[in-house]
Amino acid sequence: MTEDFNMLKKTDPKIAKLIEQEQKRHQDTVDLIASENYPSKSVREALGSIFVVKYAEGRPHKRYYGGQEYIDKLETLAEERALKAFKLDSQNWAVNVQPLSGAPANYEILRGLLDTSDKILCLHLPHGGHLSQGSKASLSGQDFTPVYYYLNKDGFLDYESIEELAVKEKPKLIIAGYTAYPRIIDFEKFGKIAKKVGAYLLTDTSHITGLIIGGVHPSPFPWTDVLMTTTHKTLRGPRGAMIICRKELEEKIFPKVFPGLQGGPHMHTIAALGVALGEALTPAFKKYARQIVKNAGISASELKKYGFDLVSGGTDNHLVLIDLRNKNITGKHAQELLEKAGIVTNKNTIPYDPGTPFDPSGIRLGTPAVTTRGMKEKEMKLIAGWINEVINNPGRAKEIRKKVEKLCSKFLIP
Ligand code: DSN
Repeated sequence: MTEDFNMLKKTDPKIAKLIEQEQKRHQDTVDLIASENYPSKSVREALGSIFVVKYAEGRPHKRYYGGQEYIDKLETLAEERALKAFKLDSQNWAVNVQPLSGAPANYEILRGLLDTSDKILCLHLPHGGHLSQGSKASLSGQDFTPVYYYLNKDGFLDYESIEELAVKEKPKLIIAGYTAYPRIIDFEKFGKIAKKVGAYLLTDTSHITGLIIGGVHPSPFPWTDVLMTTTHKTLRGPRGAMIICRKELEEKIFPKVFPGLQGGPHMHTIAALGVALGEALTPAFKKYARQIVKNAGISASELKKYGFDLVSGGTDNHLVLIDLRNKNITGKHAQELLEKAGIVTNKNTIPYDPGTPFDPSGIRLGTPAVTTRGMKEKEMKLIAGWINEVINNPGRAKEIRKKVEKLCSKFLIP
């Protein structure tokens, strides 16, 4: 615990206790939520830094308030690192590190590029898309006209049918990049389809940005017109988002971030993102990204040995989507049981799910957080075995929890 935390214990013991309990919960359990990760201590230090104070509406060197000397340097540095991480140049690409989160960032992009009611082509939510990608429950699906594409029965993207649909529907924008798709995305194919029908391509790489930067998933550049990514998943940054677009689209999109939808950017978050991007540029991060994918692959093959059905039959990235129907248990029940055993997952819809989003037929597992803790093949095998035991023998959850805690004690949270 840091000195500052000791201060909090004195000034606000109630909140200090909750922080301590949350810390212990993490330490004693394995976090297999595919979208969560542990940032480094350096990222967290930057997040708690003096940059939390400053209002900085505007863009670097074009602000509304005084006192921006270091803010401008900070934001420019974070932008430079973002471009470097994706191997892009500032002549052709523009970056904005101010979006507060992924869902508003997607909306800012849509509002920047489209007229309301324009058509967008996006993956249907229960097939692995995201709420902010044209779901009717979100403004992205209410203010624009979504047309959905679907995974094929095997759980893979079907580029031919996506192309046919694009030709038929002539959307103004196509979205690629998902929350629960365990396979490589062919961004080049998406780019060609978008070009053929005169649509913009928006790639939402939130889940796989760390894998792209780490060289274990193909980059969407130069195929995409605009990329949106959250910054806290495989990238291991703070909660937040960023947008990178073709230079000529900057004038359309960035004013929707500020002043369109947001006020002052969270400069402490931008400081922490700069640190995370700096870390992502190191050889150690490449190794980390490779290990995430390796760990997911081992988990998938072990689970298959135990008779679990995996959507698409396996994984190429950081996540595994289990179809639980042959195990006669729903996603909700499995999530609850596993949590009792100290294995934290999330219930998830599977393509063509007969269940509902509140009680779907699948669970989603991801390896970014356990890989950050240093777990490797051996630990993945143990965890897959425990998942199997708990699902088949719910009565053993407590006993397994002890084993999970013992394992976790050897792998500290950074
Ligand atoms: N909630 C995130 C995920 O789990 O994929 C996306 O917003």
